[in-house]
Amino acid sequence: MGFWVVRFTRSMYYVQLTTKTKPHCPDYYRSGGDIAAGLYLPTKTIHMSSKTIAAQLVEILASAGVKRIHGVVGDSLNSIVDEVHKSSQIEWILYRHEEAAAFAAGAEAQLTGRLAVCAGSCGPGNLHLINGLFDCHRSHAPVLAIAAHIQSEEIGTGYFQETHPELLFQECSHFCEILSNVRQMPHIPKIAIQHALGKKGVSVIGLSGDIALETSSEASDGPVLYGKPRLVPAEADLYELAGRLNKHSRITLLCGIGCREAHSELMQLGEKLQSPMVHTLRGKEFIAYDNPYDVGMSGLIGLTSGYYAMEESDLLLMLGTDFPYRDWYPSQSEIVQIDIRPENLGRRCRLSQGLIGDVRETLLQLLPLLEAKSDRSFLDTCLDRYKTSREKLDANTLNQSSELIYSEYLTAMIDKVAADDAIFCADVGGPTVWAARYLTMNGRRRLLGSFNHGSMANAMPQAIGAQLEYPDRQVISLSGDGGFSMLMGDILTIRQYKLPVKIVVFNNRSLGFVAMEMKVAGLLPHATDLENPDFAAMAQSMGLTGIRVEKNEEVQPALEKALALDGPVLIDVLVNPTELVIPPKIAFSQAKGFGIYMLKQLLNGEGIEVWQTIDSNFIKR
Ligand SMILES: Cc1ncc(C[n+]2csc(CCOP(=O)(O)OP(=O)(O)O)c2C)c(N)n1
Ligand SMILES: [Mg+2]
Repeated sequence: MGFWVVRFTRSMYYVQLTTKTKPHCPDYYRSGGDIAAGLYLPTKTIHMSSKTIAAQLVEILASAGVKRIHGVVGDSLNSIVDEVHKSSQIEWILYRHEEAAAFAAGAEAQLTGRLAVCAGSCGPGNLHLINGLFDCHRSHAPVLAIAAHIQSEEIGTGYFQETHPELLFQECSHFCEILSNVRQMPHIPKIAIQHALGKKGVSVIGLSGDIALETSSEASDGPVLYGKPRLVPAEADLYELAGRLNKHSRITLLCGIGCREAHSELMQLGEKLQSPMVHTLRGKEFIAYDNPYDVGMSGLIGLTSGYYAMEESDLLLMLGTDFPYRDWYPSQSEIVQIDIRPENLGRRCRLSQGLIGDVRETLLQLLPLLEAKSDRSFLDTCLDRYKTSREKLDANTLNQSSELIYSEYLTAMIDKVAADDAIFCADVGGPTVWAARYLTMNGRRRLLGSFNHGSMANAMPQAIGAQLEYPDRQVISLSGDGGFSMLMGDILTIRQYKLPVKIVVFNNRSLGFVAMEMKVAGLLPHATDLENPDFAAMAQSMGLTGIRVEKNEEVQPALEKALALDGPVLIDVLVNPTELVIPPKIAFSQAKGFGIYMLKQLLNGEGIEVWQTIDSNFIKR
């Protein structure tokens, strides 16, 4: 009589027809499978109560509320893909490049606060995740990455596609372990999830395809546990802070993403202290609306008003921000910082006091200790300056008479026609600057970018993640032509899943931001020109609607048409290639550099570009 007997080497299970009797071995009950051409093909579960690691992992993810796995399949992931296919709760979203999958997972996690998952097959497959995972980690997005590993018996032999995920992903994760045998189930995935949610960032599990098929009868270790504690500074620290705030008269608030849930408390603080509020880029969506104390952003791409509000304060109160630019901190003011992460305190500047606490909870405790100030003079000066900065910026959008399409005008139009709850994703480079300056927030709109990691090509993949999660909201990618073409393949993912993403390509035929950096440093911009195809025609040939915009008067109708369409649309806008992003505080060395650049251009006989640059940036403004 013939039996199915499971034989296994250390890595693979063979199911064979033999004449042996049924062994009293638990391994007998493992899932069967065939091995062909190096691929493991799972067949069936013989014993109902035992489950493969792959099945248990998918169950655990489902119980943690995961809705989808963003990734590219590969042999070592096949058992997981198979389990996902059987699951009613989790869907596999197939990308063309794993980096796009990681960015999309990061967007999902940032928008929802829930755990999001991405995956790459062994070696090159998961290596492709890495830049996107850096972005997730630095944005504190709770993301679990499944990095498939080569078959376990070959680890350490220099085998085909071998890498060491436990080393590679160390720097971009809170937790990074190889799941190397069934006895680590289910606690390793559970610990990984607890890290991602609790510490906010990336966890990575390395898993060999053969190990994923090991079985055990344990399926669950209890639910994923996650709650939000109330973290407030000690009472004595709050009194000390209140003393400082009551004493000073020119107090500026620098507000970051840690103020996410504290809009109303911030307004009360602004009122009591008569304080201008500067926000960071990541704080913009949560702070820069319904805010009579708003004086704009500071930093390299910020506003003069933001810079001066900080510089001229006598006390700067940092709230939930790790604003990284040392040069933009005030040179004379006393500085106090409140942050939920102790490691952020005093990291960028010298503090008089540092308090550990959640911004909202801390303000709730602090507000009753503060005396209301009546002198508005500092606030009013800052607000006046903001008004002037804003007017100057807004004047840049009124360029209909020019033949060139300014990115400012394009962004202002996007802002005007987009829905009240639109989700914007902005590429690093020019689009981030324009989004920071011209997209208006209202408490419902969302703005994503690669604001901490600063990677190009983030916007379109983030838009994919956003649109998958919110199929009925407008999702608009503000893509640089450089950024867009870097992960352009994933336009096919948009098409395949029929996602109604709208991609606006700021087509300046250039790596414009870098060209600007070179010019400011007094260099001639080399290796920054891009020869682009007609992106609209390309998108059209891929099954999207493509719209090419070459004239100012076409901008608004094209955007309106695109937003009215149900499906995905790419709008390829030929914008002015010589726009410069002038920082609010130009260092003497930068100004001098810019003059040298102009001189070099003239000496090179490239007077036309010099004229265009002057024309674009100084004369018509
Ligand atoms: C992955 C990556 N590569 C290179 C850079 C350096 N970099 C920053 S902005 C930029 C140019 C972006 O060009 P584009 O997307 O066309 O936007 P533009 O600035 O022209 O509007 C480059 C090369 C980066 N930040 N990330
Ligand atoms: Mg460009």
